[in-house]
Amino acid sequence: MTTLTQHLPCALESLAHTAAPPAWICGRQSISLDRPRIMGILNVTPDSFSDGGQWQDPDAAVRRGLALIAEGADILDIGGESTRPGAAEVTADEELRRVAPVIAALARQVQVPLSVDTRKSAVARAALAAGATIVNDVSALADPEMAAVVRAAGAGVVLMHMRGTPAEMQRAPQYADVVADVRAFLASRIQAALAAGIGRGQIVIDPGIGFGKTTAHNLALLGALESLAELAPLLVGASRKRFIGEITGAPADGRLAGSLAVAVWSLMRGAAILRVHDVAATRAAVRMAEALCGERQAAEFRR
Ligand code: PMM
Repeated sequence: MTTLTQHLPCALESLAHTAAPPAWICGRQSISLDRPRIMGILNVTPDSFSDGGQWQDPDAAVRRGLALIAEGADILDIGGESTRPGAAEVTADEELRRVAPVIAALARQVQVPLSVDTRKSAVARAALAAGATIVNDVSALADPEMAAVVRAAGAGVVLMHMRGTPAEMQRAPQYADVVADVRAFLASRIQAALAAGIGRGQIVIDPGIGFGKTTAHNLALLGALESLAELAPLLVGASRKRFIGEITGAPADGRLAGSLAVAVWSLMRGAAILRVHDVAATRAAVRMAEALCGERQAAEFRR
């Protein structure tokens, strides 16, 4: 029987065999991907699955953003529409009312790159004008005007895989081969983005953990991250998600341990960016994993 350690390459080794460029180009900013980056989640929504309703007031949201940066977030991802399973869509006006003041206030105060989590080109355009430099699009440019908005701003973009829409995506999702399907989808969305004039260095991809996927689908994707990381720098968002609860039995506010296990696993399998709620704990876990990888490489060098 093979042991776990025989399977685990170190982060730096796995980065070495990917096609990842050294930096993510995000408008006026460039995020070096020579070490794992942490994207802190700031949901300015009444109904997100784990933190909905907590940061609805713009001042509270800004304070939360500053706290996430103090904890070690490299990027903040600000969202005004819940994409949890079964969530209803909100209008662009309502989404903007939630996120624009928070993005504008944070852009005045911090250098940390700000990402807007939206599927709507009108929201992305206004958020970029307010100071965001990344569009995190869980629909991977489904809005016909989204690619032009990203191109015009030279913004960073996250292309995520989702099956269906949040309203109905968890109704018995099925795939012939989830890894092959998600890989082919992401490859085709990269091609579409390039064809629309978005630069390769602006693109990050994401398998969309929990978006139209069962626990088995999520585990299969997490087990095959290296194959996805060959396409473009990879972002993984598994923090507090339901499959962690299904495996560990923990409710949404008790999934930190499981989330940290997935975070470390993901970066050792080639993820460049981790999208998480618990920034300080993830930062510590990442540091520990990096130190262990460094030690293992030093030991191999001495041999
Ligand atoms: N998950 C959620 C929202 N946005 N964006 C990306 N790129 N990847 C994700 O996995 C992702 C996302 C849902 O989780 P939340 O309600 O905790 O934000």
